[in-house]
Amino acid sequence: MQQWENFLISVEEKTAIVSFNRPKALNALNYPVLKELNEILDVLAADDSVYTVILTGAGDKAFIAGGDIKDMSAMNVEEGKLYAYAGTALLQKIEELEKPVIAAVNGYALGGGTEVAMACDIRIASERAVFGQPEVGLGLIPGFAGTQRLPRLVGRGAAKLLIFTGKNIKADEALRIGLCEAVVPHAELLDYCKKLAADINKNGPTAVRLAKAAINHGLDMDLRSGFRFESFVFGHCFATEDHDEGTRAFAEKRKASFTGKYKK
Ligand code: DAK
Repeated sequence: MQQWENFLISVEEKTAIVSFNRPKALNALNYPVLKELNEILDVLAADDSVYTVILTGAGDKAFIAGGDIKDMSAMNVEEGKLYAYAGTALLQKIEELEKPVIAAVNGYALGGGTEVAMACDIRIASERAVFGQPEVGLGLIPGFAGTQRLPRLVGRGAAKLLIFTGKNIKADEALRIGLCEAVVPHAELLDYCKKLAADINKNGPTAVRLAKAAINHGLDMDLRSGFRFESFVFGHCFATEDHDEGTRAFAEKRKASFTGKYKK
């Protein structure tokens, strides 16, 4: 895979490991980072050999220490709005990537860092992870959809507590309120996430992709529409070779070998 100024990328088995790599600013998000990540998501979306993505931070201190405060300090109203549009659209692109995205939160995930983690499908935190939405302390509000995703993830009371106080929370508290799915020893974080990705990758890739779409879009619908939407998506699975292979492998008592392809 090509070289990037602000990211390190490797692909192991069917998992792409994408590390934010701007250590001098604790991986803070500036325009060049947002632009590169946008391009990287296009590359990953088009690469059929990549089934799952892990997003993490290079170095052992930070996942992402937020939006770049130095950049933000010089913005006017119009620039602030454009920056928010760009960031929000990018995080939506992560959320809608047709592959599972795991956030391996290896340290500070503040402001935009918590917001990136929330756009991922699953969040695994190192014991050293710190989450928070400290924007009000900078005279701002969360600008990359934190006011929208956080209450949907942890409930409105816990979201308001975090956003109004701007206080950071440690990994165990994030786990308690549902802001992450597991906390693991720091040294084991990446291996844990790779194993999790491998557990996902051994399943039918199109089924996983469709399940992600059913969950994400279903959550934006009323329940009855969600039921109906799931039924349509379920029916769609019967168009895949993986459905034939999965059911045949079960009958033949062997491991399925999936391709992700649709029937001709
Ligand atoms: N931006 C830019 N540089 C940062 C940074 C950030 N968010 N966080 C850290 N750095 C830089 C520091 O300035 C320092 O650089 P030098 O001074 O060495 O040049 C270097 O990274 C190392 O940081 P520290 O020396 O501070 O390291 P410590 O271990 O002492 O502290 C810390 C780590 C994470 C607790 C601390 O760095 C910190 O509090 N950082 C700021 C956290 C924060 O408040 N993040 C911003 C949240 S607000 C918007 C859309 C979205 C957003 C905003 C606007 N628009 C629509 C306009 C998002 C906003 C946010 O994310």
